[in-house]
Amino acid sequence: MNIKEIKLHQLLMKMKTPFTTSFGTQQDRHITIVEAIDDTGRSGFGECVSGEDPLYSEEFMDASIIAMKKYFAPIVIHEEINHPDDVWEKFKPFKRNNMAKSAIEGAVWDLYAKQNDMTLAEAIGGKKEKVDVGVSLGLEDTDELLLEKVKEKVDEGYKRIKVKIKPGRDVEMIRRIRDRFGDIPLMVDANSAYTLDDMETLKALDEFNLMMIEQPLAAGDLIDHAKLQREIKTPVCLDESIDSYEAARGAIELGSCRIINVKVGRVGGITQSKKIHDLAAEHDIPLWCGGMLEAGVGRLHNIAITTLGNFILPGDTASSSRYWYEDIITPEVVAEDGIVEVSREPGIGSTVDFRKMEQYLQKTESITEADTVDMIFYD
Ligand code: OSB
Ligand code: MG
Repeated sequence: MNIKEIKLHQLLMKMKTPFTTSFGTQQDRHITIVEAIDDTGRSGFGECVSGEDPLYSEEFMDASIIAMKKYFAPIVIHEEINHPDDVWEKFKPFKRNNMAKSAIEGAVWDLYAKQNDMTLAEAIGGKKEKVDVGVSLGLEDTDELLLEKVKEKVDEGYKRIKVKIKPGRDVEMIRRIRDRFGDIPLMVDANSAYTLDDMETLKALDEFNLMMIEQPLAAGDLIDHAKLQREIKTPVCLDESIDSYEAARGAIELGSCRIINVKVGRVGGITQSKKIHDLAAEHDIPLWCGGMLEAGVGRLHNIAITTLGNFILPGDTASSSRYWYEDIITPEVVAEDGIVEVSREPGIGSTVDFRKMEQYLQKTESITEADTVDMIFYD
């Protein structure tokens, strides 16, 4: 693919409103946009979704930037890449750092699609022309405030509403949502805030006919999730636990979940996401695409992966404007009545708008062939 240079555009973006989960509150978002440039000057884009701090997972942005600069950017410049599916194998000697790997691989995927004049969705093998989307709502200080947010999003037509829960903000809060909004497609996400000691509470949620409960227990607790799934009617969906293809296999074999949330960054990129997709499809485990409060580049990658057939449930891929006053892409992602149309333009399908990006840009670092010469560990 003749990749000559990787640029890391490091942005500081501020979300319209803070987003609170059981692990913390976030409003500033440090985002790294990866630009992979070939010998003709064509660019492909990826986005690193690591959090500011290692709260959602072990990865965090400062570490991801080092990993990209030191290993993953030099590798795709130094090595011959014929297809983006090659990238995962090239990265394999270097353990974990999935979000850093995924960001570089994502830029390679977009570049590949553009080099071959196809959409990223086509390059991945996705067929859908539109995708259903839901919205994820953070914890609010009071139930009243949350009910207002739910109303706004129901009115906007999102195909399902996800609300964050934590101990003390669960059964009664959900009861109020059901009382006010009736039978809307509703699910909850605990971000690992519970243990099996909370079985009574988790069982009590069964009465609300939720689409699923996402990641109730700790990421490593596949066995406890399997125990829980046997005790409750509500389908368990795993997010944090599914940090690799192998973890997906484990969860499916153990019966730890009935639904999987795929986040491309968490599992190490599009190639790994496709593998998990095919495995889940074989086992009748429906998928949906999770979100990491992405800017436009990551959002478009998420929409592209959602065009695969087993992404059956609405994802957390809401409109750009749900998060940002101004996104970095033109056109922005727009969900109308909970549906996003997949762009027919090559690659991710929108232009990365450097004029818009300027206002958020803190620095750009460049990795070129000169930076790959001392990669002795690689021969
Ligand atoms: O658990 O799905 C999660 C945001 C950041 C980290 C983890 C999660 C989330 C969300 C929001 O739920 C998803 C989004 O709207 O991008
Ligand atoms: Mg989640």
